[in-house]
Amino acid sequence: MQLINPFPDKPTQHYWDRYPTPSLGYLSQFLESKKIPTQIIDMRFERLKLVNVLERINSNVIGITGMTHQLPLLQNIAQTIKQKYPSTKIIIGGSHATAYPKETLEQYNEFDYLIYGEGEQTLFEFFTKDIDSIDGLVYRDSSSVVVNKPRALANDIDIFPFPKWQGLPKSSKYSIFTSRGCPYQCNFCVPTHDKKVKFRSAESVIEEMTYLKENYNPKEIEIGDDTFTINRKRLDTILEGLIPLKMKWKARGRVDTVDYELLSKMKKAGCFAIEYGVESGNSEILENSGKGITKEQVINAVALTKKAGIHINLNFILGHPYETITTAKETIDFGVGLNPTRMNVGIMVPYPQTKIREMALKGEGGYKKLPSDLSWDNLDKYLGSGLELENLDRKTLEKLQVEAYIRFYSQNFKVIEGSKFFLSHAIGIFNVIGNLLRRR
Ligand code: B12
Ligand code: SF4
Repeated sequence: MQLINPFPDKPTQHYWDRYPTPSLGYLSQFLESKKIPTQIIDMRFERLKLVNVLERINSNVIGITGMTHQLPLLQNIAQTIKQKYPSTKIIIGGSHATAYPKETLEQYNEFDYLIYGEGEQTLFEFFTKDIDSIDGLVYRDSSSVVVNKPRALANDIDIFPFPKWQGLPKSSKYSIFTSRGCPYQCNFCVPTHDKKVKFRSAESVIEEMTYLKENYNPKEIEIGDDTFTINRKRLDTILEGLIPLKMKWKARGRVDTVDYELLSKMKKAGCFAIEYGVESGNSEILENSGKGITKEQVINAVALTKKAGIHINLNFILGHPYETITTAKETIDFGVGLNPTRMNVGIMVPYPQTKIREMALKGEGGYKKLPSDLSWDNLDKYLGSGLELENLDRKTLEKLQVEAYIRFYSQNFKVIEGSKFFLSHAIGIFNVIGNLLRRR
């Protein structure tokens, strides 16, 4: 079979990191281990156009992954493949398919099957069992969409072989996952995998890092876990194993799970950057977001991370429930004042299965009522136009977002970093400015 990660022919933003897509790596490696030949067509990593994809299609079963805002893009890709190869069966999976299994197959005729939740075993069974007996599969019978019962998540994720990336061009960057799931419940975040975190063994993680070093010698590894810094004991063993490898890697952490001892050890083990979600500079909003952290913990973690010599990327959101210009400015002031290496500021997106979406659909939390039929491509974190508040319209939110970036780079005298940021995000920035002008 072939597995596709989509990318638009005319990107509205071009800055997403280029590295092979982990979900497709896992799926393909699992099938290969079961002797089912699989090929990855990673449009985002290889920056392929649809015409290139059509040239590569050589299987009549195609799997495609995608996030919510990519659904119209996925539909177009599926439609075009089917026009040229009418007998192809297309299976959709990924975060949107998992959030809305039945609705997605009802809404889009282009997809023949849908796999929700963890995909490896379900996809394998697709080739080996009757479709009505496969947990986690959705299909059409003559009159309706049938949703088979959910597949229980694997308890031991070491059973999934890590991606080996054969058949793809060599990359200077790879992403690895050492765990699946997140125990927290932020009101804006899409629940992926499980609240009970499943950890890979430290040995398997070191084995993957060693494999990547020996076979690809990448400049950088991204540890993609939702929160790499939980489960200290396992972390310590992983860090010990990473020290001799001398690889450069970055990870996501939580400000309430780090201390100086850990950060120094991470640095020694090759960590060059940590990303923390701070979300808001207003204490009440932060508390109501369900993130479970305080501003004091943020200040402390930022200071310790700087002391350990690790770069810091901080993520903020504008447009929380009951956000006002005053609270949004508090967020900007807080972020600018912390002076991290990078400050990412997104506008709230009402992603499927989040508390924010529930509120917005009902017009609660100070939000203008969100139309339930709003096209999915509006749910793009940086360039969408899904959400606004009664007292804070979209245009003002976008102006505040632009202000945040300008103030961050100018007030912290980051002239070189600022120039690099504006150059690498040029397409996105022109789109944001275009949106602002159109809304005048
Ligand atoms: C890595 C990552 C990225 C990478 C690469 C993503 C890619 N697919 O190309 C980058 C940095 C590019 C990225 C960007 C964004 N991301 Co992102 N990202 C992730 C992250 C952290 C990990 C995904 C991952 O690889 N997991 C590991 C693999 C093994 O698990 P998996 O992806 O869930 O895949 C399993 C199943 O879903 C299923 N499956 C998946 N695909 C398929 C396909 C088939 C055919 C089948 C059968 C099964 C199947 O099987 C897999 C194995 O079990 C997730 C959060 C998370 N923890 O999942 C967010 C997440 C996917 N991202 C999200 C978002 C919103 C974004 C952004 C829009 C905004 C942002 N975060 O800044 C941008 C958009 C980029 C763009 N314009 O296209 C949301 C998506 C929400 C939604 N409903 O769509 C998530 C869920 C984060 C969250 N909790 O809110 N992201
Ligand atoms: S934002 Fe981070 S901490 Fe919160 S639920 Fe999502 S992954 Fe977990």
